[in-house]
Amino acid sequence: MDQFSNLLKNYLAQFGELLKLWVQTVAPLLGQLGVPEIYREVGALGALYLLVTLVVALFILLLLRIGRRQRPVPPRRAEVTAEEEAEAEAVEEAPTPPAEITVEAPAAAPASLFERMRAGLAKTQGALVGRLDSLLSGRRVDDELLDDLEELLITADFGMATTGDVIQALRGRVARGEMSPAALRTALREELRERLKLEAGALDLNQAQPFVIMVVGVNGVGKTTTIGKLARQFTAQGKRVVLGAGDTFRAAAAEQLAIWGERAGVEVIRHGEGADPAAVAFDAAKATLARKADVLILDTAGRLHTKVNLMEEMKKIRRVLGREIPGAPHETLLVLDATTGQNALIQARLFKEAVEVSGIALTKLDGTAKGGMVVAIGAELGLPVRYVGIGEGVDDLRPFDPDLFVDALFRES
Ligand SMILES: Nc1nc2c(ncn2[C@@H]2O[C@H](COP(=O)(O)OP(=O)(O)OP(=O)(O)O)[C@@H](O)[C@H]2O)c(=O)[nH]1
Ligand SMILES: [Mg+2]
Repeated sequence: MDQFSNLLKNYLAQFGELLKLWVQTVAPLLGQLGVPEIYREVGALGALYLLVTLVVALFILLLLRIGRRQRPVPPRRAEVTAEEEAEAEAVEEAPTPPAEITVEAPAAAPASLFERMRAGLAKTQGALVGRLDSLLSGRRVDDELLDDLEELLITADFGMATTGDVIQALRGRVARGEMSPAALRTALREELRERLKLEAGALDLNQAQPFVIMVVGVNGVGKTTTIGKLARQFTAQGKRVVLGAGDTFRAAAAEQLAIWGERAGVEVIRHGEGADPAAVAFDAAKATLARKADVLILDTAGRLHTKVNLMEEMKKIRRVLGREIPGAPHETLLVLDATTGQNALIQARLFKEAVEVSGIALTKLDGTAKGGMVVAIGAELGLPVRYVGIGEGVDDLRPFDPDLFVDALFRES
């Protein structure tokens, strides 16, 4: 104990010496700054006090900064509400690459299916119904107005035949009595709905077991994407699906189909680049039977040098399929790109001459204001429109539903 108090006395004495040294050094400096002599010693002590306080404060700040940097992410999850959690997840999911979003799009709820249809048809909606509403506002329903309406329908690519029919039916209704612009709008909606109903035709997979779909169309229209979407949708309905990579024209085509197949969890039968597509069809048919699959979808090349080549190749594929599976192909689905407008119609006529097309999938309606193509194509070719494509997501290929289509175009928001 004595030893401790001696040590303490020693330290205090040294501290006193240091203080004295500080005062002796700083007091003259304060004198030079004009501080009166009686305040110099107190001033020196005060300055020391301020200096020590400052150093301590800086030290504490430094410790706090280090602590914050090293602290792990606070365990907020336990406290957050469900709403906050959903928000946080949405933020976390935001950076997913767009390609993945389109392919991985989950099945949407029925309400949002309508909304997506609306969004997909937004351009046609603007060009047709948007312009229709401004055409009708403040006008009397007369011949002149019907002429303007005729022009509007032709611009939206409803085609001469359908437009002529619709306008004639409307003139008949107008002639039967006075019609308000609102009534004309409703009448147009009904006339279009009736015509679209003539063009619609859902694919019935139960007609054959297995059901074979051969997909044809020129390059870039969306054949492979359409097949990928169909494969996903059919598997979601519980169907067993096999895909055949009959586009052997380029290696990338089979690769693209293989990626879709992998995502849908279905088998893809493929051969090397330049192989005979009929041989792929043969193997795909064999695999379909061996796996007891419900549906076989066969992709084909979009580019062939001549119509004769195309015809020969398609005939050979059909022959092979029919030999392996009775009645196959049960559906020859022609894919057409709506953004190509009248060109799509010309293509469709050529394909119809070369191959026995039995139905149409009209893609990329989301990319055009010419959604009237749906009516024109069905009416002018006498073929049912099975599917419409309204985007790149898996749910953006829809069985063509005229009621939904017209409602999405005409319903006021
Ligand atoms: N916006 C939009 N894009 C689509 C739609 N359908 C297909 N596409 C896109 O169109 C492009 C061409 O599609 P593919 O499926 O490769 O066309 P393809 O007919 O197989 O082409 P080839 O194999 O070259 O003959 C791709 O970028 C698709 O994502 C659609 O409904 N809407
Ligand atoms: Mg392709």
